This record gives sequence, structure tokens and C-alpha cells, in this order.
Amino acid sequence: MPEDPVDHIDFDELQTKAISQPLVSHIYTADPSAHVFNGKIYIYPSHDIENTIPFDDLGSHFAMEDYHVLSMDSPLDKNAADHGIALHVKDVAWAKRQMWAPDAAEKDGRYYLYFPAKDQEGIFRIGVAIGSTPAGPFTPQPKAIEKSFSIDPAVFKDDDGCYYMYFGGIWGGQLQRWRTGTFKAEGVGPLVHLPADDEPALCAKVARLTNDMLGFAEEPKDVVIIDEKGKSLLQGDNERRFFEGSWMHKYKGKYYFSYSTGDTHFLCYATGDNPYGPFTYAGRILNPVVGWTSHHSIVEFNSKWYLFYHDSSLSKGVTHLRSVKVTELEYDENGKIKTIDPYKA
Ligand code: FUB
Repeated sequence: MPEDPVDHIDFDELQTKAISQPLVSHIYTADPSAHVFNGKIYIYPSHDIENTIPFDDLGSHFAMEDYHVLSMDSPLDKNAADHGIALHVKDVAWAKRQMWAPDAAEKDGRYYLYFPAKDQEGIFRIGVAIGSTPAGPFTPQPKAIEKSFSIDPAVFKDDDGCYYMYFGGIWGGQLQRWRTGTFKAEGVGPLVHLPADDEPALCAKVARLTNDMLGFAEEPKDVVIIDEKGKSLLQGDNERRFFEGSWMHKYKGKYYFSYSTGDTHFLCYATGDNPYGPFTYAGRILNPVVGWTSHHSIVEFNSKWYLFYHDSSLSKGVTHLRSVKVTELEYDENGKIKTIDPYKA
């Protein structure tokens, strides 16, 4: 991922225009997956760190090593509490580096932290670790989830008690290398193995989880996004097609699949009538933030809806040093999400 040109940005002015401020500023945090557990908001972010790894289009400079869990009594609080290290890569037998965007789920009083990391061979897999409280610490399973691949797990509990994992990310997230069902190692760079611009876009994946929450109960399926005419979005439709950062929520009985468009920096969403889709493209949730990546979660708290997201304003535009934020999210009378501008005009 190229570093954003930020020379033109006046960061003091940007601070005054930002619609919200970092929830913590003693560490850098990103990719916030928020959930309400026991009446509180718990946020499962990536923990961004400074490092000397050169920037590249595969995101090698996102060299994170551990996870901290944050919590808030309410999304209206200005700050979040940091519960410290919940899991470190050195304690995960199968993982070597790059602890990217995690998520968590609760079942029967146990908490499950889902996280991607590169294994010894440099292949992204998704692991799970178990805790007895929402803030951890979490004990990792010795192996990654069988048949898991790529990045950005997001776990959704449906009203019938079934849990689903949405995952995947292109470029550095390696999803394009799995198009045939096995990992294609040959070729260098983020564009190798991607479909052509006029082919159907690469899709996020979804799989129902097993009852013990530790594996896939089925082969992962494509999360197909279609346009208003029922046609799959194309790979060249960069302003609407899936890139990374899946999230699922339900509003008034409809399923809302949301995601980042990566190189065009939007958070978008598509709606459907079941957890597998297809989902019809419905619009933008968040316009671009400062920093290359955009990543989010959506959660209901006390009958209001909130968007957790991140930007790189605290680090003055450093792409891999981000800060999590929250703002209210609103729907219109037809269930359309009102697009949010992260900075006032
Ligand atoms: O934090 C590393 C990666 O950046 C995440 O996995 C992506 O979603 C992007 O936010």
C-alpha cells in the first residue's frame, strides 16, 4: 500500500474539523471491531507499532505483534480504557508475524478472539484464542482454523444463534492467491492473480462456525455483491467492489454487509435477506479518512447505532499508525445509511 501524500495537510486544522477524536492516544490502534458484552462496549483493534520495515503494496510495514482490548461504558465517552496485552504473537505456536485486524464473539459465557497472522511460510491464516472475560487474556489454539486463509475475520451472531465468519482481503491480504482453492505462491506484487477489470470482482468469504466456535462448519462461500440490475460488481469497479474489512449487522430484519474499497478508500455496504447473500450494493458509509486504509464496525447501543473506524490524524498521516474513533451512524426512513464525512467542510 503506497503511503498517502500528506504534505498538503494542515494537521492542526484537521483536528478542528474531525468529527471525532482518538479513543486512546497512548498507543496507536486500528481496525476496531466493537461489540456490546455485559452492557459495555468492548473494542478489539489492531495494535499499530512503529517499525523500520519499508512501505510496500503488500502492507509489510503493518508489523503488529499483539492485541490490546479497549472498553467504554458508552460510545458517548470521550476515551476508552485499555485492558493491556490480551494476546501476543510469541504465544501463538502457528503464527510468525503481522497480527492484523481481529474480531471477537461470545458464546455461553466464553469469549473467542479471532485473528489473522502470517504463518511460518508467510501465508495468512486465521486463528482463535479463548478467554473467560471479554478483555482476555486469551489462550490461543495450537493450530490456525482448518481451511482458513487471508485476513480480517468478522464474526456475526444471527438471531437463531448461528455464528458466521466473514473474512478476506485482496492485495496484501492474499485473497487473490486462493482463487483456485489452493495458495498460489508464484508471482510478486499485489496485482498478481487478481481477476481482470472486466471480470466479476473477487468476493469476501463467509462460513458458518462449528458449535464449539473453533472451526468452519462448511466450505467458505463467496459473498457476492450485485448491482441494481442483479449483475456481480466487476473487479474494475474500484469505488464499489470489495477489498477488505468485512462487517455484518442486521437492521430491521435486513442483513447489511459492509466493507472497505481499499485503494479508493471508501467504506461501503450492500444489503440482503440472509447471511450468505447475494447482497445488493447500497451506498457509502464513510468518505475517505487520512491514511490509506479504512476499516470499521457497526454496533447498536441503547437504541442508537455507532460506526467505529480509524484514521491516521494523530500520527500526522503515517499510514500504519492509526487511531480508533467512534461516531453516530444514522439510517433514513428507507433503511439507507446516511454517508458520513469524517471531517467537517
Ligand atoms: O491493519 C492491517 C490491515 O489494514 C487490516 O487487516 C486491513 O483491513 C487494513 O485496515
